[in-house]
Amino acid sequence: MVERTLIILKPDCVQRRLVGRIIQRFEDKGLVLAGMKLMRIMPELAERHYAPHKGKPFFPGLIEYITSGPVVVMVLAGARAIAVCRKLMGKTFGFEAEPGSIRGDFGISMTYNLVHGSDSPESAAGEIALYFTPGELLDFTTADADWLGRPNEV
Ligand code: IDP
Ligand code: MG
Repeated sequence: MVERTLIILKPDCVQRRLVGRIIQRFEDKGLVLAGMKLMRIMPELAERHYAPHKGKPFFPGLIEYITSGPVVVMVLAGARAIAVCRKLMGKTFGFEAEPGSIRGDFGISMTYNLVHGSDSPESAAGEIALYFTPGELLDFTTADADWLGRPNEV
């Protein structure tokens, strides 16, 4: 079941020059880039992205954080990509995230947690559409695809 998910390397990830190491983790797992850009998220886009959190006490700080500097936005593709990426990311708060996960290995904060990943097929579809036009996404097969899993394995 190939899925696509939206991943954002948040401003702390870029500022701390962890971009290469974090992308490496997703690639190591077998996920493939379908699209990628460096951009600055403007407040209006940030509020649309995080609309489900509007009204929560941390919402203003979250908007300030995600708009505070450049981010790297990516679409990653692969089998069960949404759940696999969430697992690679670890729990939301760095101090709770398991060692071995991105958040568990690189952070300790509640807000500054390095990476965003879609949490469901519905949110993935909506979030991908917020950041990419269909023409900016590529659908291709890598040479090692057969060794990463059978397409219809049960
Ligand atoms: P997620 O990123 O693991 O999906 P969400 O609950 O969707 O977590 O929260 C979105 C983002 O808001 C988190 O990644 C984190 O940056 C921030 N955040 C969530 N809860 C808190 C909080 O209680 N205090 C401060 N920041 C928070
Ligand atoms: Mg979330």
